[in-house]
Amino acid sequence: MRTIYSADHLLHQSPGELIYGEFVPAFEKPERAELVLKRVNEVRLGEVIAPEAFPLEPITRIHAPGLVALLQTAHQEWLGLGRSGAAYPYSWPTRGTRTDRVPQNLEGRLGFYSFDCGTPITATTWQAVKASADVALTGAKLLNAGEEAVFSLCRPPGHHAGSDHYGGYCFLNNAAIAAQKLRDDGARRVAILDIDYHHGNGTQQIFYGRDDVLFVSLHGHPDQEYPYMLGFEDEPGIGRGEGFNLNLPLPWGTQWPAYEAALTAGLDRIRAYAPEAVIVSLGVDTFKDDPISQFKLDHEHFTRMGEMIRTLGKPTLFVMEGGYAVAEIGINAVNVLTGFEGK
Ligand code: Q9C
Ligand code: ZN
Repeated sequence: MRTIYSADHLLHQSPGELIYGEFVPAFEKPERAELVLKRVNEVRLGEVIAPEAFPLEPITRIHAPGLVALLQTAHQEWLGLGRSGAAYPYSWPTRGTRTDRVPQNLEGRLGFYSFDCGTPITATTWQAVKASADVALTGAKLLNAGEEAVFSLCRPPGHHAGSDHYGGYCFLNNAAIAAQKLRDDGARRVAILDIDYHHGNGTQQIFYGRDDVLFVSLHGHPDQEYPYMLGFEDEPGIGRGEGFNLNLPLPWGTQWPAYEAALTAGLDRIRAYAPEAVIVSLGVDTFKDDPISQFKLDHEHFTRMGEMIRTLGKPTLFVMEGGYAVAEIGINAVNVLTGFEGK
């Protein structure tokens, strides 16, 4: 299968994040995509090509113009206010605060459009974010042109980004943007299977009221795991979207047998939906040695996942999400792809 990759991802480099009261080096770092690319080449997965540059329109099909504008201009404004370093939010809306007005103050706007403090904006973040969306869109275009499977090596990741909020290392929701593109290009039903360790809260929010995009997610149970406030079993979708959202949360310590059973259930739901295309939000932070995650999967289980996804028999776009055991991220991510190809 072909891989879409842009070196522009290197333009986003988080200076660090606050975790358990300490400011630590960022887990989501450029080496991640470089090592996945290295592994793609090592196993000769297929041709590696650069993305096409798309207009903003397919992005604003999913995201609020105010969020897209903020991502583009926040750091310039930050510097203009005499600040240095990356732009971080500080304060967020809560129940009872005004969500009907976008704050004028930059720090207020950063908080208004985000939900955590782990997702800083640097001078060149937008270029990386735009390239990542283009990587996903190019994948969608190739799928539409008849390719059976494509790997969009996106970085920064996307599944935590909602229509009007960024966070969780994600700025724009690459998988959602690709799904909408497939719909706009004629696919009647698209399924998104999210196998990142964390719940894809952004993707769920974007499609929660829709029946034309099915969302199925396997993830750490929100009672125990980030993002804590979405991803429970009792979130079926709403309105026309009711019955088209399936969360399969699993406890800390989950090993392959329980994971395999949940994946089988998720794939059964997708099969019943009969989508015309499948998008896989491919996070490999379910790996046993992931530094911020608590599942216990090993290298060969990623191969099994690819084999299982293959049984859907649908055009499939793999979109890179998380995975922070950097030394092994290439093996784990590419195992899913070679498993899918039966190699
Ligand atoms: N104490 C992705 O995998 N930090 N994002 C959690 C929990 C945020 C992960 C800290 C994790 C975001 C794409
Ligand atoms: Zn994750």
